[in-house]
Amino acid sequence: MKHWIEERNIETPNKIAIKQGDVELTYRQLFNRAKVYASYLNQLNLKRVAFYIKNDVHHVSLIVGAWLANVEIVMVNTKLTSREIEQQLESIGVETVLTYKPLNIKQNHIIINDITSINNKNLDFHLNMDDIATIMFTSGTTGPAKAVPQTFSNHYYSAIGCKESLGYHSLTKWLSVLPIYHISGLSVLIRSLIEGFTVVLEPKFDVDRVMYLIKHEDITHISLVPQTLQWLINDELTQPYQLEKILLGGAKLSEAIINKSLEYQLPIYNSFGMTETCSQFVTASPEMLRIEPRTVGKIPSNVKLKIMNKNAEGHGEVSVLGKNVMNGYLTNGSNADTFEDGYFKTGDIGSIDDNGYVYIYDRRKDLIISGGENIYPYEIEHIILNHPEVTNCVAVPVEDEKWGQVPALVYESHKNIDSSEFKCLLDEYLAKYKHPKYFYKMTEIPRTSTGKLSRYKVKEWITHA
Ligand code: S0N
Ligand code: MG
Ligand code: MG
Ligand code: MG
Repeated sequence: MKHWIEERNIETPNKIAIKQGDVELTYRQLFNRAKVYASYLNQLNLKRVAFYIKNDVHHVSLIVGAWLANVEIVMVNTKLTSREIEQQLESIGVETVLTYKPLNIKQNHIIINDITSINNKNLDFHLNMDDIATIMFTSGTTGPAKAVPQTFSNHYYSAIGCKESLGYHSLTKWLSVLPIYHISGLSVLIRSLIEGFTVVLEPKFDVDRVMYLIKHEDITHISLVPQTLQWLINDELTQPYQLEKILLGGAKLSEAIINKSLEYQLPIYNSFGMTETCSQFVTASPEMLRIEPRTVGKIPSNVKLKIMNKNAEGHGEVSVLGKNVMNGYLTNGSNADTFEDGYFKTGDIGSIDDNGYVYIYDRRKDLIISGGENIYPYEIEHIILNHPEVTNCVAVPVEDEKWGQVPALVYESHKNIDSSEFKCLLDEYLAKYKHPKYFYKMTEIPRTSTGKLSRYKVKEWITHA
C-alpha cells in the first residue's frame, strides 16, 4: 500500500498541508522534506526511536519521514522530568531520542537541527497497516506508565470514525494547538493526511494568539480540552466566526461551559476517547447537548460499546471494540485486566440509555485531570512515601478555577513537614503539572471499614478543611 503522504503527493500536491506562522508547506513539500528525514532515519537502522518534539512544521516532516522509513515513533511528553522520560523509554527498550534541545537523560540523543548527513538514495516506500506508527504513554493506575502501540490501521479507522461522527472535509482548516505528542494533537495531522485538508499548527496555547488565528485564519475546526475553551470564552470567544466544529475531549465538560457555548452559538462537540482508542470515538453535537447536556454522544457504526459489570442503575465500565482500539499495552504485565471478550475496558464508569446516548460519570479510577493532563494519585504517592517522616499519604483532586482539577496531598506523620521538602523530591521525579498544590498533615488518615486508606473520606475532609 502507498503511504498517506504519497497519496497526497499524487492527489493534492499543491494544497497547503501545514501552516505555522508565516511558514507554509504544500503536501508535495511535506513529502519532499519527509523523504529527506526518511533517508536519514533509514541510515540509523533503528526499529523504534523516541521523539522529543513540539508543534512545529519541521517536526511534523520528521514524523512523516519516520513513517516512510518504517520507524516506530515513541512520543515523549515534553512536560515530564528526565527521570520520568528515562523510565518510560527504558520500559520498552528505546535507546535513541531525536530531540529539539539537549536533554539530561541516559539515552542517546540526536539534536534534530544537526541532522545533515543524508544519503539521498531513493527509498522504496511501503505501508503495512498493521505496523506500529506511534507509541504513546499513559499513566498507570497503580504502577508505572504504560506504553500504548498505535498502528496505522488504528489511526486510519479512528480518523474515518471521526469523519463520520464529528465531520470534516477537504476544505477544513483545523487549528492544532494541543501537543502533537498527545493523541489529541497528533490525530489532527493524521486526519489531514488522509483527507487532504490544511492544518494550522500552533506551538503553544496562548489565548490572544488562538483568538487571532480563529478570527484571521478562517479556522473551521479546533481541538481543545475544556479548560482551554473556558479560557477562550472568558476572554473574547463569544461568537463562532468561521468555526464549524470545536472538538472537546480529555476531561469532563461542565454544564457552565456547555451553557455559555450554546448561548454564544459556539459549535461545541463533546467527545469520549483516549490514547488507547487513537482519539475520540463517540461525539455529541450541540443539538444533542441541548437535549442531553451530560451525554458524550451516540454509539457510531464503526465501534461496539458495552457496559461491563453493571450496577442496579445500569452504570458500569465502558468497554469498546473497534479497529481504532490498540492491540494491548507493550509494557510487561500491563494487559491482565485490559480486555474482556475482546472489548477494551476503558476504566471509565458510564451508561447507555434507551435512545443510545452514552454517559460518562467517573473518569478512570481516581484519575485527576489538570488542564487536560492525566495524573494518577499513585504517581504522587509513591514519591512522597520516600520521605522518611511520612508513614502514609493520599493524593486526591480538588476543584480549581484555572485547571479544572489540581492534586492535593494528605500525609500521615508525627511531624509537620515543610512543603519545600516535598518539592525537592517532586522536582526530581515528577512533572510540574502533577505536583500537589496543597499539602495537609493528618495524624491518622481515615480508613475504610476494611482498614484501607479511604480516598473518599479524605476528599470529604478536604472539602470541609
Ligand atoms: C492547558 C495547557 C495548554 C497549558 O499549558 P501552557 O499554558 O503551555 O503551560 P506552560 O506555559 O508550559 O506552563 C506554565 C505553567 O503552567 C503549568 N502547567 C502547564 N500545563 C498544566 C496543566 N495541564 N495542569 C497544571 N499546570 C500546568 C506549568 O507547570 C507551568 O507552571 P509554573 O509556571 O509554575 O512553572 C497544556 O497543559 C495542554 O496542552 N493541555 C492539554 C493536553 C491534552 O491535549 N490533553 C488531552 C489528552 N487526551 C487525549 O489525547 C485523548 C482525548 C483526545 O484525543 C482529544 C482530547 C481533546 C480534544 C480532542 C481529542 C480528540 O479526540 O481528537
Ligand atoms: Mg513496514
Ligand atoms: Mg501559558
Ligand atoms: Mg485578550
